[in-house]
Amino acid sequence: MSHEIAASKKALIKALKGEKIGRAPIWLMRQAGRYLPEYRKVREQAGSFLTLCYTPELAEEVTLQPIRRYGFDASILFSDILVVPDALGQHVAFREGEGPVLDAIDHVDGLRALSLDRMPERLAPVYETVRRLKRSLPAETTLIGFAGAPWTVATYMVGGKGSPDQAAAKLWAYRAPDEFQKLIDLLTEATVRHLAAQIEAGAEVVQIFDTWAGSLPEAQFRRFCLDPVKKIVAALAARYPSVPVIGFPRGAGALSKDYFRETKIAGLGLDTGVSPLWAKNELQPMGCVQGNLDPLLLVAGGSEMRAAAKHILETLGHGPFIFNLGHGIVPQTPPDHVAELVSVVRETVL
Ligand code: 1CP
Repeated sequence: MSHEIAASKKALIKALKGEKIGRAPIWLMRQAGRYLPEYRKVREQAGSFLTLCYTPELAEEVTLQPIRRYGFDASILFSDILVVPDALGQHVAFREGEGPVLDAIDHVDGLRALSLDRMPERLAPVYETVRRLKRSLPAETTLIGFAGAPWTVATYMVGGKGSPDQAAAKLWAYRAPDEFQKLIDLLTEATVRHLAAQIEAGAEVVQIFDTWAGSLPEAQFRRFCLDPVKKIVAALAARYPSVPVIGFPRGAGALSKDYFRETKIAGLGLDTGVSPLWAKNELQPMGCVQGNLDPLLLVAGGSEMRAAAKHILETLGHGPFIFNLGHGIVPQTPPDHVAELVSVVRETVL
């Protein structure tokens, strides 16, 4: 017999639909990861990071680790935004201490080597992980699937690695916008397919990570960041109208208002720099907001962390809200501080 409860009864989904639940649901970006000793053990066993992503029993295990420890309201599939370029045929590797390395594509000719056709086969283990999680998660835990936004994924595909300024992708977008658009269009279609497959496998919510949304000026932000996400949300809404989408346009500042309204996402992730009061007045009237404790306050812990968490809860917690960080957990985070944060959030009655 299934212990599953209807998605509509889960705290995180209620918050996304604007229903009052009397407390803030909580999950944390990068809640599975190197700050947990049990993660480091499985990561070592897997050998490479991509092997971990593509081995369903191991990916399932590391997804469940933070749920066992902290009982978060949501579990996010363990994978990476760069499995999409990998599945399209671009070579992707994760080097120890260096992060991702890709064979950079900075000209339209490089797109010829990429194809949507091999995606289902290459990503089959990821969807198998989602199916396993659907069976193994506690009944009240929401399962979140995810993908990178086309612009953010493109910055890695074009630059060949992470970069502080996304210069390679920006230069291509400025010098040959119509050619760069072809890469964005390919990624838009790939992202729809990847998220749809996760939903078919059991994801109840999906989040679109737009980590580098804040690096583009307004005109290019609209064209390469906002418009593709709007298309993705519309394509998913047509097929899965009850599945909420959370967008996380990190660094978009005041433009996140347009992003929220125009893309029609159900929830908007706030980065650390967004003022909770501004978000309450300008963003929360449009839907659920999620965020935004500084991950370094979680490293520091203590009274500063508790005060910041309470400020966020008191400011945003009376409207549709999900507690989270303003960006992902960093590896030096003490696991005890996470436990303390969870109790602060759980003890706050709203
Ligand atoms: O060896 C390791 O353990 C590597 C660390 C690591 C982890 C734990 C990487 C490499 N990816 C992940 C998992 C991951 N990545 C998740 C899993 C689920 C969870 O949140 O628990 C998610 C959602 C991501 C998303 C992701 N990957 C983003 C968007 C969010 C963000 O943090 O900004 C980005 C930009 C990536 C690329 C990536 N993957 C890994 C690294 C170190 C990076 C960043 C590279 C850079 O820009 O320097």
